Amino acid sequence: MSTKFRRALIVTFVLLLAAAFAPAAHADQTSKAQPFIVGGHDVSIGDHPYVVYLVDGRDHQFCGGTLVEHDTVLTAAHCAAAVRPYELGVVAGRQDTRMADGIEAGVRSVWLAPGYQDPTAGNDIAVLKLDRSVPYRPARLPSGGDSDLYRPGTEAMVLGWGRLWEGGDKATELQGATVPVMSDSQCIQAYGSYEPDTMMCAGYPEGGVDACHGDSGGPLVVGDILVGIVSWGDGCAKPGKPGVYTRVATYSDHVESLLVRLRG
Ligand code: 4AZ
Repeated sequence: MSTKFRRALIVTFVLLLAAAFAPAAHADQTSKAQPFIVGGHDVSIGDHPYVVYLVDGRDHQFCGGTLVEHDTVLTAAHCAAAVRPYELGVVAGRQDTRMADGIEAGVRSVWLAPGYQDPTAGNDIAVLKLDRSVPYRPARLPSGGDSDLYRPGTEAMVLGWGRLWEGGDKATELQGATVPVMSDSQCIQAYGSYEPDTMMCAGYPEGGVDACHGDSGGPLVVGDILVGIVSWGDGCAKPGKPGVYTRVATYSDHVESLLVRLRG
């Protein structure tokens, strides 16, 4: 066998090997990208058209949000305060952050809940008035009579593009996970600074399913009612450390009157 022929054989063999392993490597990657927020799964933005994400001045996703009107978004105060308003963008109708579909709106004005200082001290809610209307169905706010929504064990869904595990990569596709509402006594046990008036918590005692960094500001919904806003927690999906959410019902009246004013 000539050296040249032998070399050609080796090259062919290596190429064949590469071809054989490439699909396996790809399959492995997609299976890794399946289950998450932490412990969730891919969900269709068509089923949750009110979910949006916030981008900073460099167009990077850093928080979530929820349309409550066609031109108004509810998010966490700590998200709205993180970026100067003129650098803030809201992306609606886009399932995959790598794509260019949907609409990117600017923010005309920002309202932070009075008394907001730090997520762990409560009032972690903000309203963003967009510079245009987007044609996606908004979520509904809970009304005073909706106390059932906060009953322990109620199954809620948290949605976002945040990290898939603590310290891990962010999702590129919208993720959703079902988490049960926890009782205030469980939440107080988990966190000394838990405040039942302004917060709620959700998750499993054993952990495993949770919001994570980058999901902040995004929705916790029961059906299409926005019951919570991703706010804080000790890491992600740890046992005994549920996710803490802003208790939206506490702010519904305030937000509703603000919406009327913003509409005018
Ligand atoms: C964050 O940093 C964050 N596990 C969001 C949610 C939780 C923790 C941290 C809850 O955006």
